[in-house]
Amino acid sequence: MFNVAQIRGQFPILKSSVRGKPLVYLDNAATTQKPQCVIDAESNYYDVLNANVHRGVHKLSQDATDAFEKARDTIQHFIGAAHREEIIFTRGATEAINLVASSWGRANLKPGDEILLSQMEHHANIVPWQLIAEQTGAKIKVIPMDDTGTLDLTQFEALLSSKTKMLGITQVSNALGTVNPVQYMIEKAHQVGALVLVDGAQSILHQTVNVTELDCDFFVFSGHKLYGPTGIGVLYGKKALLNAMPPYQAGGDMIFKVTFEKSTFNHLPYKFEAGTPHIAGAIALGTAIEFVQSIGLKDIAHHEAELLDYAAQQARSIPQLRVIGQAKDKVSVFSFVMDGVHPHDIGTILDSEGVAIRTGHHCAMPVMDYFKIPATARASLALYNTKEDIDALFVALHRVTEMFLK
Ligand code: 7TS
Repeated sequence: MFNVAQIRGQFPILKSSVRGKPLVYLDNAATTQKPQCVIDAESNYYDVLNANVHRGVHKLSQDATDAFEKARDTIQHFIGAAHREEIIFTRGATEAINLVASSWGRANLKPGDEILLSQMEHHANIVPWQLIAEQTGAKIKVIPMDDTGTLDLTQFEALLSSKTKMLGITQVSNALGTVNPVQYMIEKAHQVGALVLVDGAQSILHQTVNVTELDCDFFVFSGHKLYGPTGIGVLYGKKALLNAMPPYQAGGDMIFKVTFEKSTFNHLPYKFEAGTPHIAGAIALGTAIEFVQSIGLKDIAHHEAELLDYAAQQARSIPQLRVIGQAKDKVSVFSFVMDGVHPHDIGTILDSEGVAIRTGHHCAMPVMDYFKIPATARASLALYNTKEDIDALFVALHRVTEMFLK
């Protein structure tokens, strides 16, 4: 049974106060809070397990390696990857996308090739492709969206051609909450011979992901948005593709043999894991996944959908409030503007009431450009949020209307 009070009890920070008020944390798309088991897993590593991985013959190093590699197995099963060596540890979604853009892109893109992105991508799934496009002569094409924040699939199909080499698509938009039909898009992209990178930074905590069923070529996410630590994330890639790609960074662990004349590289996944990794972070990410699995993504999604509906209903009590992002298939993000009030003023007043939301362009400036707004205020939900949190949000928003609009 989904028991939100019991879940909240596992997150120490949710008991804290901010500016003399109980913390109402609604900035989960930026980062989620951590349950005690994740905090303990991270500190336990330093308490009893701290040693470098894959190097020592001594017991501590072997135990640290076992715990680190066990986390890789947990991730493999969580996202349904066929092989454990398809799971590469990175610093986060951003580094994972840069790895693919740089390694795959430099080896495969040439002038005239096209990289297809959507208008609602986070900058992390735009700028790395721009850099590689400049270096290779490839071109970026953009799938447009409509006023509800839904991608135009007719345009998408019209943009696909034999020139398309890569589709980079977010599964869930961080600025709008739109859930994109990635399964369908992957199928269409594959029909023209393009590869697909799915940005799962905002989907991984709200819905079940199975990369084998999706048949995506690459999938990326960050640990810190999945109740895990910062500084650790994952690149999933199909084995044959990863095997064919040149290394991204070079150094220890990623080599097989080094001479000054020539070096040969380690097998997967280590070929892409140069240097000492964030060992504690990887282990604690494994714990975060076990935590999510113990509650169940289906129940989590159901709970969050109820809260999003509740927020949408409450929003009707404020006529000046306009929701940005009204796609039919949408999760967890309540992005809005209020006529006559700058989003930063909304954020500041909410903060004085202990309500943490994010205001700004959310690293999705093309979305702001489309709606001709500088920024939105964004409340984003996670499994520990409650109707009382939404009530607190709207009490504070009514204060905003009193201060600015009366
Ligand atoms: N992709 C998407 C869709 C994101 O929402 C984010 C971060 C990233 C990639 C990058 O993740 P990172 O962990 O590597 O930084 N999104 C947000 C956000 O919405 N507010 O702060 C960060």
